Amino acid sequence: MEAVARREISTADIDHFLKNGWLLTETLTDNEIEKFRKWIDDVQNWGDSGKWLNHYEQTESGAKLCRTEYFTPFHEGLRELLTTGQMIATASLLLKEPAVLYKEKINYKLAGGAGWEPHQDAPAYPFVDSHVSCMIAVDDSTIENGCLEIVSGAHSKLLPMHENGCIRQDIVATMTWKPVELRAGQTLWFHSLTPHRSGDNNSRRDRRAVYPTFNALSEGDLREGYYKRKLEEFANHAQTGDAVRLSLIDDFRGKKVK
Ligand SMILES: O=C(O)CCC(=O)C(=O)O
Repeated sequence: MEAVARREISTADIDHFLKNGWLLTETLTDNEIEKFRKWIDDVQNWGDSGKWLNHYEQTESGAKLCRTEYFTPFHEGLRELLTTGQMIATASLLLKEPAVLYKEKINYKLAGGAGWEPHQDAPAYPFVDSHVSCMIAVDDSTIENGCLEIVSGAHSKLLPMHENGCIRQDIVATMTWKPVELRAGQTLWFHSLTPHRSGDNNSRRDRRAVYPTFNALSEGDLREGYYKRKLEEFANHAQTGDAVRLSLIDDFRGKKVK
């Protein structure tokens, strides 16, 4: 699949991102979305026998896969989509310098799956200064199934946090949260300091999304190092039996299974 955007992003788009801390782009055409969905189905059905990282959450209907990370080494199509072409070009324009993939995850948010506490991403990525993330919608993302909610124009500084790394409730209450519904194939880019959160999936359908994070190449190609540390952490936790957190900050509202 060619990862074509329907149009190049413009200076006005970049200005919008710099001012508001987010930008909506059209990443995949209708034909491409079908193929993209099949790729995500592939990864979702891989099981646990490989080197990718699967995370599960407890729901009312049992344990469900909530996230896969570190899948690009094992899936050519997704690797190409996230490491070449339009995605890298857009990340580079938004970071104002050449970008490289730092990490990648699929959040499945299957029917009944949990949402995410209000947070900024920057504290979760202490090893890079300059990074940008986006959400590529695999399924339509709606208020009912837990789309992202963001705060516009609030990306100039790190906000006061609770001990778990999420934004303090008194600050959250003063902010204007805007739900961003996406059609499958659309992408929401957001600054690493843009406050965001999401609700539970209260629908009967899954709401899957791919979240790549890119860093400025001038800081180095750090992805393998990042996952080396994470894989070690996983192996240690497997031995001790302790739960592994999905992120350095404790922003996931669901009950982790392993
Ligand atoms: O997928 C979602 O609903 C939100 C995910 C999120 O904010 C995160 O993974 O940091």
